[in-house]
Amino acid sequence: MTTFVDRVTLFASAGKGGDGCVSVKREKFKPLGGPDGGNGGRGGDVILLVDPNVTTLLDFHHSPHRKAVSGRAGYGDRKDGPSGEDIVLKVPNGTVVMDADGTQIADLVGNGTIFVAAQGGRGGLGNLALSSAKRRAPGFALLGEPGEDRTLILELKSVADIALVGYPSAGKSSLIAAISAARPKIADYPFTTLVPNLGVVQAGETRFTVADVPGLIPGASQGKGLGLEFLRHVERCVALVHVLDCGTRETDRDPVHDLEIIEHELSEYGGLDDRPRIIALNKIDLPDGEAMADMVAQSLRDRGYEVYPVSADLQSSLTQWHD
Ligand SMILES: Nc1nc2c(ncn2[C@@H]2O[C@H](COP(=O)(O)OP(=O)(O)O)[C@@H](O)[C@H]2O)c(=O)[nH]1
Ligand SMILES: [Mg+2]
Repeated sequence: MTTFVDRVTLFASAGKGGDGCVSVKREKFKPLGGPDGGNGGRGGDVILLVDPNVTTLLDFHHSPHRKAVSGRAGYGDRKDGPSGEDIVLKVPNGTVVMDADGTQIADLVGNGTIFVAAQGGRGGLGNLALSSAKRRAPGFALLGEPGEDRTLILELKSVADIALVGYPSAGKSSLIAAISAARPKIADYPFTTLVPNLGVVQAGETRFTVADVPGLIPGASQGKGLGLEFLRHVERCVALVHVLDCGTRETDRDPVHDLEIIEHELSEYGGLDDRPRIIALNKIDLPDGEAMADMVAQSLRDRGYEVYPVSADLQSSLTQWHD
């Protein structure tokens, strides 16, 4: 079974605060020394941090329970207990945080963005801090507060300027590999890609990011295949590139029909009408591919699309180059 990993549940337990200490100063010949019990240490927080090197939420899928360290109890001789250490969990850029009901509480965009998923408990006051003019030597201290325990849903909505959409095996991952330094998995079976690949493209002075949106098939908007899970990655992009397979051997498919199917899924998902579309007619290194691209390019341009015939497969196009 395929496991979809860019939506995970995180059980975050912050550290408990340490208890305050009850202690009385002991000095020779002074049986009634003052109180000197220190405070308990603060419990550690569970913190989410956007890290550019993290691209999936896979780690949380494997270990969803994360716990920070508790604060230590205070000591005598006016010493406070040490605080518990925070744990910092690295998450991908574009991680959306929701509570257990699915209500969004944070949207973590931008490297270095921080979110406290669960706050550590405060340490309890020791009897030194509790002493006052009226109560010079309290015989008690306060307990540390419990740390927050939260169940959160994390969902990744990729942050990319351009989203590549298209049928499985149309060549989206290949195109990312061809135009950026990203090295995604490429294979001639569908659903190779289960999380979007992100690539950074440098074109002259312009730098932009591209995401490969996998899993779009007819009926995706009704939940077929991996359904709409993937379409949320398109939400943040400024433009869409349709990667259309001009070399498919499947008889019930052609680039124009594929385009209509994908557009239908996009419109069912909604909210994407305002994004400009560009078309890449892919696999023109194949003889049939080139013929097909020639055949459909003009009619797509007539519909108002910007159309580019391409070959995303470096190996194939290089071979052709040398022929
Ligand atoms: N001949 C040829 N094959 C391609 C081209 N682009 C992709 N492919 C092949 O098509 C298959 C699917 O490619 P992939 O990039 O994984 O498609 P994705 O599912 O859209 O990401 C792989 O076997 C690729 O090598 C191309 O321009 N020309
Ligand atoms: Mg792919």
